[in-house]
Amino acid sequence: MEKRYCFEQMMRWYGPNDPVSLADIRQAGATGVVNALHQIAPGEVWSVEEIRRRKELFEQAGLTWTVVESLPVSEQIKTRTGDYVRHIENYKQSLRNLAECGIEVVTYNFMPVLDWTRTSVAYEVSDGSRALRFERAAFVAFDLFILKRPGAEADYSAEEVARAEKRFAGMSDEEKRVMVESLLMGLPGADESFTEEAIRQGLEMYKDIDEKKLKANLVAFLREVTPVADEAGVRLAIHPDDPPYRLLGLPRIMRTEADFMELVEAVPNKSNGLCFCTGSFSIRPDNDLPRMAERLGERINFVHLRSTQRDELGNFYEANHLEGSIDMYEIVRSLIGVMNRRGCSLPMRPDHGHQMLDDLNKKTYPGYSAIGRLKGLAELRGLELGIGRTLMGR
Ligand code: DNO
Repeated sequence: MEKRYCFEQMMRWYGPNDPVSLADIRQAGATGVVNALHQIAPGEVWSVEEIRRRKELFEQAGLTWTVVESLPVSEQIKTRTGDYVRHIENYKQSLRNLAECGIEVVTYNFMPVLDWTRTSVAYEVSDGSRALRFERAAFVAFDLFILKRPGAEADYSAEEVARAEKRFAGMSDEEKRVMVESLLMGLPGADESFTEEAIRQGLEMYKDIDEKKLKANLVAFLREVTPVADEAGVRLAIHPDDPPYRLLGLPRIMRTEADFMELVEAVPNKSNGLCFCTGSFSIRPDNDLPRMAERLGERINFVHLRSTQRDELGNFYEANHLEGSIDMYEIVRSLIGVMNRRGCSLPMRPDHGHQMLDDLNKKTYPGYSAIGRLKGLAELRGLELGIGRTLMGR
């Protein structure tokens, strides 16, 4: 029987403080864990000893660890200021150390200041479960009336400003507090969340960095680290911007197929790859995900499967994995084609999930409760099996 390649099913784990246990992950049906050493500050080296210690933990739980998410790129590297030369050297060393411990894929992003951005991490969807949501008017209100960013008005249309004014006027203090808390939420796994002051400092750091400059900094970074990754045998996977457009006047440069192709042209090294995050890319109606999967297939090193439901005002919430604005069937079909063409499996994780059932009473990392992801993985696994067998004619 001809070999059929399918996803390696993984789940993200945030480390020893994660309320979801490794036993839970195993029971959800994942064979591997996606992890990072969140205790090490961006820019510092991940030592072989610390990587090994973590890996042993997974092995004892019957799980593999081949994908890192994320090896963070420091703001100094992104802006090429301060200690960036040392940070790049450290990044190279971490890549070598990870390869030595059997890690195959390293995810990172190049988003300035903020990673994923939402106005609510507990939006109630119609069935009573909770999802992450981005509400455009609330975000514009935050920018204009809470952060009071100089020059912010220029980024919005008159209608958007009017909608934001109205939204802000109708918000209770509690609603404002919860929105700001969601927006300022630090990277999951980090100990501190961002403060408004930290955002202002971040904006200051990027005041002379436009899209072109940030792209040049990313290319400069990759020209240094990809030869090391090529030699060590690790594949890099850049995560798209989430949401994939300019925010708070900050440039965002990994939004579309064209952005990624430009990067590959500038740095053709074989380790220069993509984390195909369908949730992030899905926010733009101009991203045709099944076609992107096909065309970028050779460079996809890691897959995040998730959907969003968007509307014409620029709002979106994270929909159930097989619902929302995208066609998950076609996407999975394309990705199965990619894997079989390349003759390899791709690591995949169900990205995010609704907070539901028993998890509604627990404190969880936004998007990373156990049951919603278990449901996502189960649905995706069934979809993949069905498509795969149909394609094989049995
Ligand atoms: C959110 C994630 C992102 C992602 C980073 C990758 O849930 O998809 O935080 O891990 O952007 O560097």
